[in-house]
Amino acid sequence: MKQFPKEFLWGGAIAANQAEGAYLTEGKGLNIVDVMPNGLMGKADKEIDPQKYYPSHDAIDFYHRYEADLALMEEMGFQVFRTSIAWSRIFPNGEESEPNEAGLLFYEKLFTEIKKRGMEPLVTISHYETPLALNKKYNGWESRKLVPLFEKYCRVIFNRYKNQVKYWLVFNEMNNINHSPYVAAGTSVENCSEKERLQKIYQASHHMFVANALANKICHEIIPDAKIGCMLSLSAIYPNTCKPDDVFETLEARRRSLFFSDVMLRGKYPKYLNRLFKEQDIHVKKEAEDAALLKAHPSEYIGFSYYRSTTHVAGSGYAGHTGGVLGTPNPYLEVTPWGWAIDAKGLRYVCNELYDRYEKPVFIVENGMGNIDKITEDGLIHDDYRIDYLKKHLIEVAEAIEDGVEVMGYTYWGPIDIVSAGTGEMKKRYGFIYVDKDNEGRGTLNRIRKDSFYWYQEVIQSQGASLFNEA
Ligand code: BGP
Repeated sequence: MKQFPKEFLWGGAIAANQAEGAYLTEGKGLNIVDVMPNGLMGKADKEIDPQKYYPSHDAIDFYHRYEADLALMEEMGFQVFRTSIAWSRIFPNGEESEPNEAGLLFYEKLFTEIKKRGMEPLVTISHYETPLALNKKYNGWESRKLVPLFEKYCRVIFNRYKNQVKYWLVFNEMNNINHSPYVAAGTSVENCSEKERLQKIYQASHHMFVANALANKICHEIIPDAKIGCMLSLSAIYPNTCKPDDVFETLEARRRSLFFSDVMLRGKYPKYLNRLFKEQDIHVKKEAEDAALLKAHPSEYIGFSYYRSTTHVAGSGYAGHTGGVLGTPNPYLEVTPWGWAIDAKGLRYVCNELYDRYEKPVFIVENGMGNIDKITEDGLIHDDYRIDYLKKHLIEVAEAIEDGVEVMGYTYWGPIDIVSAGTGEMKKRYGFIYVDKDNEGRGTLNRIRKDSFYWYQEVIQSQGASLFNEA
């Protein structure tokens, strides 16, 4: 392949809570990550502790700087820009009868600016941003009460942005509920037994499935030409050896993630889950009409994040993290300073895996390299490692397209340095654009183009052809 298909969308992705800052500006309420000083791998405080530094509170001040930042995205030639709406800007406590006009207006202006600069907004409706009040009052999605509240929020944003936003994603990385239910679903599981934890996770998941189906339904009613998808964290997982136990357990481990897309894309619960529910004695409460709703309103595409791969050894556990699970290291792969294995072919593998399973379009809505960037004496950032990572991954995307996979596009995570979701660090930088800010919140917030900025610009300009020229 010499070029990517004409309709392939190139761009980048961020999330409101990791970029906007302005955490209480113009009526915004707290969301669940606003009380997490060390990211989702750390602990959530019950209240804001005035002695602590919370990176999401100011982040990179995208709230006030989005025009200049989007000008840089335009300069790279982005055709799509993914971000999220912070639910608590629209409904600060999740339960108000009327939405917060200032919050609605902010996103209206943001989407206007995105479109003015030649990009399509790709909007995540809930990216780890459940209003904190809904965690405190209902324990988040464990309660069915959240379904109508989310439905109301969806109606408001679909109506308001129907002429601006065509591409939507409902819940970011819903499968991360397996290891981070607080962040993915606003559901706290402290001091729970394993059985109780699983019970809460699957109950919350069910409510989110119902909400996802409703969001799909309402979206199509209000915006007939919209495309609305689900979103999962799907870094790859391989058996560590050809030992049949390793292979079968890897299949089971993958199902713990694919269960979510199985329900949302196929519109029904898969049979393999019955065994897990029986063995763990899990009883999910469902309403009589739920099955028909799920069936009638499946997601039409699957957005996913891919950062790395890991391996599984039968009988061993693995840690959950942003970007997927971490199991046994793969001796064939190098790792980033955060221990994330670099595996470009894994991206082709996952594209094929998903397309084989669902035969629905896939959208790579997160992929990128978090690394330590240094400003050299010339005042610039020569991030060859990022270019190398990206080049290898994009070549594998081209291979996946050749394999027959319908890939809607690619939004690099995150085109500008932002707060790390996993650890709350600024030091873990993904951007093509450097932001002068450190882990303690010091810095001028100045933006500097890295070498990768110009490199990605050329890739987009040539519709991917430059990848092959260099090869
Ligand atoms: C995904 C999240 C993003 C994100 C990314 C990178 O799981 O959807 O919000 O930040 O991972 O993770 P991190 O920031 O921890 O490096």
